[in-house]
Amino acid sequence: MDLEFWDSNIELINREKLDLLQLDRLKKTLINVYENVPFYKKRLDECGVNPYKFSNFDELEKIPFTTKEDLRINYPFNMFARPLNQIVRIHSSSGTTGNPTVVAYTKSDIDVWGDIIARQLFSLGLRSGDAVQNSYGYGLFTGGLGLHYGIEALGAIAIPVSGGNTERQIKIMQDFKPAAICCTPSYALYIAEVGKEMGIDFNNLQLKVGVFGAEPWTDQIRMEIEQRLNIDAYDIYGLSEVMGPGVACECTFKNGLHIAEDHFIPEIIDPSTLKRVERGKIGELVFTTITKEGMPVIRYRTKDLTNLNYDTCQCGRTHARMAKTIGRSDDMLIIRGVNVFPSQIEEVLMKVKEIEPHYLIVVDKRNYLDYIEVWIEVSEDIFSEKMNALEAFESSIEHKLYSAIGINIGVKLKEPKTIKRSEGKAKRVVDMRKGEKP
Ligand code: DLL
Repeated sequence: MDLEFWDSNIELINREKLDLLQLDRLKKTLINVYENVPFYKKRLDECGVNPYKFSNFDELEKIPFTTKEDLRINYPFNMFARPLNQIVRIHSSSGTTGNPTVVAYTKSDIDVWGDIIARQLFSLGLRSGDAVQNSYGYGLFTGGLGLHYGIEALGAIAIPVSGGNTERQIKIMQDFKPAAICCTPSYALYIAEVGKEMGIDFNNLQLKVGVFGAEPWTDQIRMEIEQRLNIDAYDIYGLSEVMGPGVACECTFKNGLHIAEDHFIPEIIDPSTLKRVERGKIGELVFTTITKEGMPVIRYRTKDLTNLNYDTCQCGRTHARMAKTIGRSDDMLIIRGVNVFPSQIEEVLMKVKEIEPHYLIVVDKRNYLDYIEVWIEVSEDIFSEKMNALEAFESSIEHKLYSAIGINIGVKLKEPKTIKRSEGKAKRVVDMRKGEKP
């Protein structure tokens, strides 16, 4: 396959040149925050890093991390590095506790963001003339508008449908013939389900590509989506504090997500020692933005767990690739002392043929002990089988979970359509120990 590039000078850049580019941009960013954000001026003074003399990456390690809590304390506008008359957009994440976090963009930040996403969509084979159905939510969430500007920067046709109204989504898919759809992977599965009920044969549509992210999803879910929608499904990653969608995205080789290293410097740290881990090891992803003007972040702790690969990809691109995340450190469940990630459970479940990709993990206490159970939907045929056949099926899945994860996880098979579908980020875990309800 002959590969084309949006900007080969940047996508194929060699490591030495990239290092120089990053260092130069990092220094400018440190000067920017030193001069314009009192929070960072204090931080840099305290750790003894002089931004005007900044000259090597090792010094970055001396700077303390920025956390979501720091952004909350500086709510709403105290982290901005530009006066309000240069800010053209803000987004905000809906915090479940305390203040939400607010992020700000200058005109140039919006243009850079569009260009990054355009290059990612281009790498997935999309071109001008292609229509892209954008089913991420529009609003304070970065997904909708983030992708929207990227689609337009590519010169493709944006269909700004936003999330929800699934039957209309399918009608648009039939009538406007988009080449791609952007939404969360859980919403893609829901669209596939509703489409099937409407009698749609996805093989007859023009849809070729899915750009899915905003929540963790396993390769098993990728396969389900690809089969059901008859497309190639790609992973796009990002977070509001660092920019929004597009911090990293897969290419057609589906072998890790290329981080836009000309704009973001990644580090992987051990969340307990807070030291950098050895190259290739799994840990918490930390980002420093190096081109953002409105609200740069220095060493922002994402809480997302992954590892980095610095080898050149088969596509020729040189930027570091992050593996699909295994989840957020704060999504990790501790069950009778054992750490379990929802993604580990998903991986086991999705290998069982007869079950549907709709499940809910329920955690509770029973007799003072942590208890974990997973509710899984099965097809109508399976559900109508005799009670003892169902019980045997449940225990066979329990056995699979035990051998893969090492703890007892109860399984409850549920009737079709009883588990809540998601139009945005799916909620896969209900922790009744924290008062949550299924
Ligand atoms: O979810 C930005 C986004 C929108 C990314 C659309 C991709 C597509 P936030 O709402 O700030 O921003 O949530 C960020 O979502 O720290 C991860 O935990 C999770 N996340 C985002 N993308 C992925 C992904 C957007 N591809 C948080 N895989 C991040 C796994 C993801 N987790």
